[in-house]
Amino acid sequence: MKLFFDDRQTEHAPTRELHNGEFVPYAENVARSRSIVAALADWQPVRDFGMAPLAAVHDADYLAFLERAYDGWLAAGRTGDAIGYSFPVVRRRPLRFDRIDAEIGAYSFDASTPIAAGTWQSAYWSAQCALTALDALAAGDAHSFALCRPPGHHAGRDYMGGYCYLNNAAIAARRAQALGLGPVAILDVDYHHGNGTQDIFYADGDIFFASIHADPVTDYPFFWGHADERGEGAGEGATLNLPLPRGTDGAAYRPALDTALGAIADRGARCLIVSFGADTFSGDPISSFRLERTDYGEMARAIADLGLPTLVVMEGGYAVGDLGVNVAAFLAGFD
Ligand code: OKP
Ligand code: ZN
Repeated sequence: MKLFFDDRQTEHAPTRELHNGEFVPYAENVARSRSIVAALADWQPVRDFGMAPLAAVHDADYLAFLERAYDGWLAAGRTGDAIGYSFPVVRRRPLRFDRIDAEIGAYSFDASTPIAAGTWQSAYWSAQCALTALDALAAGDAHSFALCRPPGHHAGRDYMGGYCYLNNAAIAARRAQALGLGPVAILDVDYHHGNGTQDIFYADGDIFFASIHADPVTDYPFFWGHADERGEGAGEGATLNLPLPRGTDGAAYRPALDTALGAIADRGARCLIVSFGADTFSGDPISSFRLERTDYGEMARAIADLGLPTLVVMEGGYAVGDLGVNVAAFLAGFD
């Protein structure tokens, strides 16, 4: 399986995040990608597909905001990471704002997603990483891996959140569709619900989205990922949410995985994108499932048994010391 990563993805380095009422060191740190890079050999270069595939998913005004947000923050006389503190949850409408603080709030749903000096650069190359790995499938590879960092599955068409700025899996899915590789299915096995991906394809019956995650009754992102969210309009039935309780181990996880894989097969998918988070690991510092390294190999074998061209896109995973070997164990299950 070819592996893709670009060093520019490490320029994004926010210093801290707001967690349970305190500022703590940023969990989605550069060491995560270094751990994965060190655990695997033979990384391939990332190519530049430009802005068009990003604009096929994200709104033009949101992309323009992301690109200039940090400069706007500095121009406002600020130092450190740009972070919002006011969010228009009641109603959003197209207002003109004179303050960077208003814009950051309007384009995000939480305070977990600061914008630092290298954020745009890294988010851009993270998306290009997914596109390059998708291209390997288009060229005939059975499986490929994009070490996306920052991750993407919480980002929507015009908002960031949960350490995510650009939705790498969604961008790759639209590209796969455009290349005629569809129907595309997205399987999200990160610990957290992929609310951004769900939102982007919620009314779209052509891209099936299945997610296995911690029950949002107890876990972030709280407001999405409940079992009764099944899509709407033409997308009715094309979203499948399988929330699981805290403490879920490999054995308890497996039936949900089999349900998701069965649904993907039933939908007639011809291409699969896996949003993979290793934060389901027993040792993850911000999550509460109990999967072990051997579970990742089995998970991958079950996914590979679908027999679909499969792009694995990296999402979360914060036990940095184990992260690289856990990802390697997952990817080895595809061979
Ligand atoms: C991103 B991914 C703790 C509060 C929650 C956001 C968690 C984002 C997870 N600081 N922070 O799905 O792994
Ligand atoms: Zn996660």
